[in-house]
Amino acid sequence: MIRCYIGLGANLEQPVLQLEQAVLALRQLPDTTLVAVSDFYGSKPMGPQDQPDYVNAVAALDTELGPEALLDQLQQIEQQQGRQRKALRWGPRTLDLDLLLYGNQHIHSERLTVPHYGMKQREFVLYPLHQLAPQLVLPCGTALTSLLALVPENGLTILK
Ligand code: PH2
Ligand code: MG
Ligand code: MG
Repeated sequence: MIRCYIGLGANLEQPVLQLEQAVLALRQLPDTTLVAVSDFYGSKPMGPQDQPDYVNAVAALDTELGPEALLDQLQQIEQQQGRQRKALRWGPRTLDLDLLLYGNQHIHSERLTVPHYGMKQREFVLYPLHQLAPQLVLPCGTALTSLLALVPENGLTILK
C-alpha cells in the first residue's frame, strides 16, 4: 500500500457538487482506500483572473495501483465530470484531480511529474494538505510546515 495525496479543484458548474461527486468516485477506485478528505476551501484563481473563484481540497488515499494506473483513474473521473481539455493554461474547469504525492517517490515520466510541480507554491494545496498531514515531510526532505511559513493564505476560506 502506498499513501497518496490528490489535489481536487473546480470552478465551473457548481464546484462544491463537483468535488463531492469526485470524492464519491475516489471512494469507488479499485484496490484503493479513501483515507481522508480535507475541508473544502474557497480560493482565488491562480492564473487568469477573469474566471470564477475555485473550490479546492486534498484527499489521502492508500492504493495498490501504480502511479500511471492511478493517473488513468483520475483522468477517467475528470472525463466523467465533463472536463474539456482546453488550450488555455490555468483556465477554468469542472474538475481537476492532480496526483500530488505518491508515497515518497519522485516520478518523471512522459505523463507524470510527482511531486506535482506547482504544489510547493500553492496555498490551495498546502493548507488542505497540512490539515490532513501536519507532520508531513515531502520526498525532497522539506517539512510541509516550513513551506506554509513561506506561502500566505491569500484569502483562502474554509467552506465546509
Ligand atoms: N487550478 C488551476 C488554475 N488556477 N486556481 C486555484 N485557486 N485553484 C486551482 O485548483 C487552480 C487555479 C489549473 O489547474
Ligand atoms: Mg491543477
Ligand atoms: Mg491537473
